[in-house]
Amino acid sequence: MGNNGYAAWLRYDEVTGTELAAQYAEWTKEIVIPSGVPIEGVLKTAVMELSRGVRSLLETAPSVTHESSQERFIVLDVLGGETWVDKVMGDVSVISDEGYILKTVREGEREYIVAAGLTEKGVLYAAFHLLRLMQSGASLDQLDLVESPKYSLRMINHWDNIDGSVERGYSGRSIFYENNKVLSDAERIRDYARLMASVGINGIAINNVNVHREETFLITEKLLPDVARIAEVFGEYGIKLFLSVNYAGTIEIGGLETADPLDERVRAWWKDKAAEVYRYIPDFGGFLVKADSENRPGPFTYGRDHADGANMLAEALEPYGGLVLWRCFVYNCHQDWRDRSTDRARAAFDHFKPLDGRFKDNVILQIKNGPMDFQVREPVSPLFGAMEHTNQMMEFQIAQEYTGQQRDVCFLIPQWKEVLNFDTHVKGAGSTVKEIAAGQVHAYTHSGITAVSNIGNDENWTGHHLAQANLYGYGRLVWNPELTSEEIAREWAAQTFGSNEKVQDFSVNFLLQSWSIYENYTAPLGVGWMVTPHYHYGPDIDGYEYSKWGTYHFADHKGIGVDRTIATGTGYTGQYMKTNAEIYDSLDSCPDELLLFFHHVPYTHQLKSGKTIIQHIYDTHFAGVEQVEYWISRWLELEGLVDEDRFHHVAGRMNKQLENAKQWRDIVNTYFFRKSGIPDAQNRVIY
Ligand code: GCW
Repeated sequence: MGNNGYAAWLRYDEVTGTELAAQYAEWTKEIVIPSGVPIEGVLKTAVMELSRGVRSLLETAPSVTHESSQERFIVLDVLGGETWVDKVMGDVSVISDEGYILKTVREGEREYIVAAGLTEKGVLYAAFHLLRLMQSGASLDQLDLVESPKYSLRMINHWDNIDGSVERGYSGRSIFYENNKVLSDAERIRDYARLMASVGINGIAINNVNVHREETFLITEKLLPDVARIAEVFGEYGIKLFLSVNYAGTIEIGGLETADPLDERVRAWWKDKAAEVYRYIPDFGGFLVKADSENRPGPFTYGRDHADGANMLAEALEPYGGLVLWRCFVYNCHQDWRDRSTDRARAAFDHFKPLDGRFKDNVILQIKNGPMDFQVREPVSPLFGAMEHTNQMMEFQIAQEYTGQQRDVCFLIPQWKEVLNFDTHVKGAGSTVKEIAAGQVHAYTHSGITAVSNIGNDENWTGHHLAQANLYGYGRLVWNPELTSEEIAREWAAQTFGSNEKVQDFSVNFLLQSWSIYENYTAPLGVGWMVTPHYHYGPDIDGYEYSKWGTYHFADHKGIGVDRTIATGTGYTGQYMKTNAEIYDSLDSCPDELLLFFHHVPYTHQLKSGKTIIQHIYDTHFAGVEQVEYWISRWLELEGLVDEDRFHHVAGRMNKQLENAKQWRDIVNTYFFRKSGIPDAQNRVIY
C-alpha cells in the first residue's frame, strides 16, 4: 500500500500471520448470495468491495457463489424476499431502510456471518462495516449487531467550480471539473464514492452553491450527459447526486427577462428543466439553492419571499420525488459598520421564521450550525427547531475555512457534537438539535445533515493527512451521533495508521485537543473573525472591523464584545426559547466560551474561570503556542513508527501550524495590550 494517503481509511493493509488473520481467512473463503437474489446494482458493489478488501487484507480471493460449499462463510442478502436467510432472520422490523444486521449464526455443522439489510444499500454498509472490523483487529466470531442510520439524508456539499477551482478548497483542485469541462476520468470519482459510501454518505451536491455563468449550464443538455456519468458512478455506491442551481436560470440561459417565481413562464421553464434532468439522471436527488445571499439572485428582486422561490422549484421537482435544499444563509452583506442596529446573527431567523408552514413538503431549509459563519466558536443557530411546520437540515463545514485551512489541525467532531447535543427547548427539555435534525421533535417529512466537503485532487484528498479524520468522522457521526469523539478518532486512527498503540494514542489525543488548541490561539471567547479578510487564514484583528460584512468585535481601550442582549443590545438573545435566552442574556449565566458573542464587557471583567478577560486572552494565547510545540515534539517521537512519507508530511504541516499560532499569539496579545494598557500578570513577552 502506498503511503501517500490516497487510500485514506480504506487501506486494508495486509494482516496475515496473526491468529485473527487466520480467523478472518476462515470466514471469508466464500461470499454467498442466496439463490434467487440477483447480483446486480449496489449489491454487486457490496460483493465487489468485500472481495476487494479481503483480497488486500488476507491476500486471498474469496469465491462468490449462490450455494455454500464451506463450513464457514459470509452471506450477503437483501432481506424481505423469500430466501433461506429471511427464514433464519425472522422479524427484521428493527432495522430501518438503510440499516443492516451483522450476525454470526451457528447451525449444526455450519457457521456463517449474515450481513444483510432491507435494501441493497444496507448490504453495502454492512460489507464496509465488516471490513472496518477486520481492519481494526476485531473478532468476527460473535457478531450480533443491528445498525440503523439516525439521519435519512447524510450529505456532502461541494463548492467546486467548473473551471476546476474549489471555493474554500485547501486540498488542490476539483476532482470533478477542469477548464469548464466535466472530467472524463471516472476512477478518482469512483474512489471518492467508495470512501463516502464506506461511512454511509448517501447524497452529494457536486457544484458550488455560488453558481456562476458556466455552471448554470449543468442542468442543460450541454453538460447533463457528463453529469449523468458521475451520477452513475455515485449510484453504484448508493449515493444520489444533487446540483446547485442558479436562481436566475431563466434569465441567464432561459431567454426570459425575469426570474419572478410567480410568473407562469418562469414556472414552466423550471418544470421543463426538471423533466430534462430526470431524463438523463432518473435517480437525481434535487436542487441546492443559495438565493438572495452574498449577491446571488433570488426572489427578493421581485418582491417575493423565499417560500415563493423555493416552492416554485419544489413544484417542478415534485413529480420525480426530487428535493429542494434551500439555504438560510441570507443576510445583509452591505452593512454600514456605523449602523449598530443591524445584527447579522439575527438574519436567518428574522427572514425565515415568519414563513413557517408555507414551504412545500419536498423543500428542506438548510441551516448553518451557527448564526454567523462556521467560526471556531458560535452558539447554535436559534432557527434550528424554531419552525415546526417546515423541514430543516443542518449544514456543517468540514472544509476548515475558519479553522486552520487544513494546515492547522482542528478536529471538528467535538464541535459538531456540542451543536447536536444542544437543547433548544423548542418542545420542552430534550429538544436537542440531534433529534430535530432527525425529524423526531417536529415530524418533518425530510431532514438530515449536510456538510461542505474538505477534499480536492491532492493525492491524500484533504491536504493534511490528519484532516481526513474530519471527513471520516463526519460520516460516522451523521450515521450515529451517539458515537463519542474519542471512539471516532480511534476508529479512524486504527484504520489509517495501523495497530501501533503509540501512534494511535498520539492521533486520538492530539485530535481531541486540537479544537481547543486552535481556539486558544485565535479569536477569544466566541467573538469570532479577526482573520485576514477574504482569505480567512491568519490574524488581522481589525480586518473586518470597518467592513460591510456585519462581523465586528467592537474592541476599544476599555472593553470588547458584541451586546446581543434584549435590554441593551441587538435583541438576538430573544430569538432563543426562554430558558436559553435567559442563560445567554445574563452576564452571570452566559458560558465563558461565548461571553464576547453575547456581551460587551470591560477587559477587567471576571470570567467564571476566575480570570479577567484580558488575562484570559494572554494566557490562552501563550498556552496555544505551547500546546502546538508539545504536540510537535510528540509527533517527532513517532519517527520510524509511521511511514516516512506521512511522517514528514505531517511534521511539515505542524511546523506551519506553529508559525501560524505564534503569529496569532503575538498579534492578538500585542493588540489587546496596546488597547487596554493592562500588562500580563506573568510578564511574558508582548510586543
Ligand atoms: O463562509 C462564506 C464563505 C463563502 C461561501 C459562503 C456560503 C460559498 O466565505 O465562500 O460561499 O459562506 O456559505 O455561501
